[in-house]
Amino acid sequence: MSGDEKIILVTGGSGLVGRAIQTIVSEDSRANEKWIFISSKDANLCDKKSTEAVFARYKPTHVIHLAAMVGGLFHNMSHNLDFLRNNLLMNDNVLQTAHENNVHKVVSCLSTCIFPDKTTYPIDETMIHNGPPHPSNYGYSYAKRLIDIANRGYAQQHGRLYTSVIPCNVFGPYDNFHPSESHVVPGFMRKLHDLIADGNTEDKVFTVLGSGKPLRQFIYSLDLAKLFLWVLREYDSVDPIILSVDESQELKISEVAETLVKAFDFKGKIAFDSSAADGQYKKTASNAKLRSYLPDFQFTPFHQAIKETVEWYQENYDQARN
Ligand code: NAP
Ligand code: GFB
Repeated sequence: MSGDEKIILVTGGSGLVGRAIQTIVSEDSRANEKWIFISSKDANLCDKKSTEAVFARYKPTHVIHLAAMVGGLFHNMSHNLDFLRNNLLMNDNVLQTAHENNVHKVVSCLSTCIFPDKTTYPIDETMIHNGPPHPSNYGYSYAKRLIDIANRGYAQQHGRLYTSVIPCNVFGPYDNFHPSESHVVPGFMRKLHDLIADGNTEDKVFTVLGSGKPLRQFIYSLDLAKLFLWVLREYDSVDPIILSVDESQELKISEVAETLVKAFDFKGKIAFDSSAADGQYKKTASNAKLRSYLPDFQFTPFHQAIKETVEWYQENYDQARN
């Protein structure tokens, strides 16, 4: 294999982000890059031996580490210990096995929801460890924060270039639409799809959990995938980088609900169940560091990305993760 040949192993390759990277790679393939996308069927990354076997099989030079126990607010609230343990196990197994196999570069994935709950805004990459995360998802948050800590250890002790990206909320085709595990956008899509399945009438009620007041930034999975390829190919720092839309694109949950109602042409009413949790009120992240590298990157407009995702979901409902 010549010096610039890359064998890129993508863990979590069957998920929302992994599938988006598959789509973008198929449109932007390079002769010196061999891409391998794995799922839990190829290896249970919570198990070190299984992790070692999949690395021995593919002998990657680069890894994009997406595999994780992932879920929305309510799934995190009810399973914080599982989110902590499963993600700690996967992350340690992947990073240590990558090191043992002399992997040149690993790009792992954090999230804007892991930042301190009590913080100033906008949040930036320097603030990850400045205080406890929101109590709703402490398990996931601490597991993810330790990726950053481990990356610094691998750099300091072994000179490794293991880094991480910090996406805001992601949505797109191949998301998880499960009613109790999903994030808000796929959760809304599942609800609206099921509501109109037996007739789109004005008496139907689309229930938004919580007050609808919290604020979120959303990135289309295909846009995130393009940024992942840039990070893998061009970004050579251990320090994490936020991959998010601009602060000006932040939306209220109620606005997201209205966008989905329009996308489904839902004829019924929207109701808010204020007895349900809101989670973090906001987690406004700055993408100034990303913009300093890619000032002209064009994010897909939210309504366009929603339209494409709704079309995909309606065409693929039977095969989707429901
Ligand atoms: P996802 O759709 O839930 O996919 C999770 C992936 O991880 C799947 O490919 C799954 O394989 C794999 N996986 C789970 N447990 C595994 C195990 N024990 N062994 C091996 N593979 C396992 O997740 P996603 O939304 O694409 O998230 C990808 C990354 O982005 C994650 O690191 C997540 O923390 C991060 N992120 C996501 C968001 C978001 O809004 N979705 C926001 C910020 C950051 P199977 O298909 O076989 O189950
Ligand atoms: O996307 P979501 O589940 O996760 O919830 P977070 C976002 C907001 O949507 C919350 C409201 O304010 C919810 O109250 N919401 C309204 C709903 N209706 C629904 C619904 O039907 N389903 C869901 N899920 N929410 C997550 C973290 O926080 O962010 C994870 O807990 C992960 O760890 C993810 O990192 C990116 O944005 O609140």
